[in-house]
Amino acid sequence: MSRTLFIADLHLCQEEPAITAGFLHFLAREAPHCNALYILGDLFEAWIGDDDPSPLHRQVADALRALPVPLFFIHGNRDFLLGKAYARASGMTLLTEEQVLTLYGHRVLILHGDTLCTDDAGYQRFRAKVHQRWLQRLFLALPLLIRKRIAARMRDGSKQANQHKSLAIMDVNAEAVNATLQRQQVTMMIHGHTHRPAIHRFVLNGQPVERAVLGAWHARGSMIQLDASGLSLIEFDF
Ligand code: LP5
Ligand code: MN
Repeated sequence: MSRTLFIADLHLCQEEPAITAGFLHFLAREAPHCNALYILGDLFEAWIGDDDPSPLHRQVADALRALPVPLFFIHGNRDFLLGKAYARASGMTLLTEEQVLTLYGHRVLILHGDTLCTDDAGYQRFRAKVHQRWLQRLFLALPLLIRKRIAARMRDGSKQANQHKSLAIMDVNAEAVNATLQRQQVTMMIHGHTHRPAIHRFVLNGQPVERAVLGAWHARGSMIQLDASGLSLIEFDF
């Protein structure tokens, strides 16, 4: 079937077995019937290193590796430390944070979406810090238990910070979207992160543009399908 599928923001974790089951079902029943599957970040709730012996990680890696289609991954703000070892174990090709694809006659930019949230100055400062390679190497050299505690503190800090932020600040900034589209010379974009699923259609520099946003996985799954007819945002039961 000539279509490419995109998912993001599953936030897989031990505490949400139903979402993991839904994902395994998606991998077995839906994902094999496409030309490629792109995972646009936040596949996991938090990632503290490829050496984490979590049974969930092994289970997901085995299911991904069994997928008979090309599989690609862009890091999210929760799993930006997912490394080459896990990618190899899962059969995923790691992509850079912005990737332009040409599919079925469409040039489309894919990214996680957190970099578009430029009104959230606190987050952009945090992101710049934790994306420093020396700090990541230092963190990954710590004992796993210490890393777990730091990640838990970061999650708590984030939840607290989010309580004092307006919803608008935590959405994409329109100028950042337009600048990114122009810089990449595309009229189609797919991203996640904001958990506000929609396909936004507007005009930029006289050209029709589409910005497709993936939904997070909670009680149902969310995917975007791209084929010759264009973009479709699809929600589905597990
Ligand atoms: O993630 P979410 O949905 O809650 O909110 C995000 C932004 N928050 C984050 C932080 C992540 O949740 C942290 C996950 C860490 C897991 C991996 C650990 C790797 C460690 C690597 C070390 C090199 O991404 C949130 C945005 C929101 O999206 C919407 O876009 O607003 O941004 C923030 O909340 C940032 C805050 O403004 C400041 C960050 C608080 C963190 C405090 C850290 C203190 C603990 C340090 C211990 C040494
Ligand atoms: Mn995210």
